[in-house]
Amino acid sequence: MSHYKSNLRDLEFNLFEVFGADDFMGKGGFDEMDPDTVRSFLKQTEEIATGPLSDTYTTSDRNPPVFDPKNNTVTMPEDFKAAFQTLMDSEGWRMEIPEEMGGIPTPASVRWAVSELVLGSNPAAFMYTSGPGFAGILWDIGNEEQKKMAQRMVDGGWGATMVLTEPDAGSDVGAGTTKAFPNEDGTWRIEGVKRFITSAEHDMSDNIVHLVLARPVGVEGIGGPGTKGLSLFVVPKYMFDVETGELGERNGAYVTNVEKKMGLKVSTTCEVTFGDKEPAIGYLVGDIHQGIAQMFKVIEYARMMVGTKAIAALSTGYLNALDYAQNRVQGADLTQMLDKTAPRVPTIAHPDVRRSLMLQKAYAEGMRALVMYTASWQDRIAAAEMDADSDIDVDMAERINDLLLPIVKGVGSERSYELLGSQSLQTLGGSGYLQDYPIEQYIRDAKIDTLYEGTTAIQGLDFFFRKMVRDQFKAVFYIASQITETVKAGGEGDQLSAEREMLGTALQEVQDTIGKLGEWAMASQEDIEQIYKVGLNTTRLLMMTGDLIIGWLLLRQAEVAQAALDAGAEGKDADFYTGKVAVAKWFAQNRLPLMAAEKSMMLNTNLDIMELPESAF
Ligand code: ST9
Repeated sequence: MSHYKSNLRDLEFNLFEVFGADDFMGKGGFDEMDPDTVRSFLKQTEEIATGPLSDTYTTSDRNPPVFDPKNNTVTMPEDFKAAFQTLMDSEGWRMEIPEEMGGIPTPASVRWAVSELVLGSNPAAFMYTSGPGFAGILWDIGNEEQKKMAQRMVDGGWGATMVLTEPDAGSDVGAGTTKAFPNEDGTWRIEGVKRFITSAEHDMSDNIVHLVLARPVGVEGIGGPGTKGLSLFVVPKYMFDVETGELGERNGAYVTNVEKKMGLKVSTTCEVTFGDKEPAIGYLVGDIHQGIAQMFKVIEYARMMVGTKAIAALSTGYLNALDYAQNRVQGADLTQMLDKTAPRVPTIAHPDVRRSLMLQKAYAEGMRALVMYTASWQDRIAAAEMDADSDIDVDMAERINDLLLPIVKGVGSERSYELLGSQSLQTLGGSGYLQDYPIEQYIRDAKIDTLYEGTTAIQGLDFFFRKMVRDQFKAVFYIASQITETVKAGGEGDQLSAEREMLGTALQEVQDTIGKLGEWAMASQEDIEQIYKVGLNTTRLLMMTGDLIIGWLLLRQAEVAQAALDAGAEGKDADFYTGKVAVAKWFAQNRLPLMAAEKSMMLNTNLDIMELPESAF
């Protein structure tokens, strides 16, 4: 039986009933992706996800890849290789690449819906498909020669990596010391050691292409300190003929270690040494020294991916917990607690189990809505790019997408990990702790999501300083105005009026918090240490805004669901819509009021813990 429990009904609800993704389907540049094709593609991916991808999820955790340090090679588990090949053969990756490369233009919301199914079932398999995805980015930012390289990557089904991190340069990418020396023929020689590189070695493709940040040396005017001094290079494992794809000599990029990890064990996390055994030849991407900006095109994609992965894990964790609670008979109903002969009931009858399930449902479905809502802005950006006459405000769409990304990544990963551990596993009681059930692995595999692609602290800083202050609060004001519309909607007989009011109060708490952080940031121009008060609260603000948007989107879903119920929905649909209304109300009643306490803690901020001697910790 599949460990993976998908929620296609909810994905389709978001796509077709709430966010109107079908407005973009089968039209403009998305001609091939009409609603029927989208539905059948989702169904087909669900079959692979609950079939071969799910089958190898546990086995490859127990029998992870084997690293041979002598030959710098990795042998992958056979069943994982077969499942990965099935995924590649399904050609879902064609949705990720430009049409000129053989891609199928697809609205982002559809791509992320499809991705959720793969990421929930077998996240590492998704990550090994990075070859075509990264080739698409190289096509966009590369020169003519590199566009050909990108095409060879796709045609050959090669793997690819993003190579930023070094032993002493994690969050602080600008501390990287890997160097790039210019060769006379226009290529570069890369020297240094990179760490924590996902998918840098495996035996599932003939070649692996690394996108490497390195600091040019000995060239006038480039390669200075910090991130701005980094350039981006394409460094293949094997050199190749760009016209034919024929492989040539081994390039000097070798995996010199594969980490032993808490989870996600089938995803190789590698140390890569450049230029030790033999020169590591690299090509400057796009012939320009704008490495960090170019790499952020990859990072933005990967942050959305990590958030979606985390949320997919919570969703299957919740649905496994729900299944267990519906079937596990234990204890009598609380109303009969004094009668020792009372019939035993499934645990879902118990109030505390219901509370826990509702909490899991709220975040699993609320954060899926967050991913789909974010993707709906990416749809608009793509649609406008394909239609010069479009009246879409691309500038605002980009700002909003940028604002939402750290929430998808930061809030998605934090809430998912927290709830998988404290609620989903707990629903199974002691059995949840066993490897007989998938949840202990979900927890181990999900922990990385709060860490890679920028820790939660980095997301919080990015959210306030870059996505609000630097944006002059344009995107956040826009979202606030949209939330206000939901608060004010309703009218006579509205069944959600109390929850709208709670949403309005929560919005005010978040706005007050943003205002206070803004005041401290301004005050720091006179008294620099005031900036610490901002830093003590950026993660709090990120989490508060996440809850606000989740509460808002759940309420928007409830409006749609209530209308469907009023229109006479029946059977399974009626159950689905009833659940939607219930979860939105529950979240507003049980989670949004926490915002007042968060605001109060923010207002209590002082510099005491910054002044505390390190020895007193
Ligand atoms: C990693 C790998 O963790 C994880 C696994 C990846 C697996 C990927 C697999 C993908 C699979 C794909 C599959 C596809 C196919 C699917 C088929 C399915 C069927 N936004 O603030 P400043 C830029 S890798 C945009 O001064 P500092 C910007 O250019 C490791 N750009 O930064 C800016 O210049 P300007 C991940 C941004 O103080 C410049 O940077 N590591 C953003 O110098 C400088 O900005 C990390 O994520 C942004 N948000 O450096 C590092 N921010 O201002 C985390 C900055 O002029 N650390 N830029 O515009 C950070 O993010 C730091 O904040 C820092 C600070 C390094 C940026």
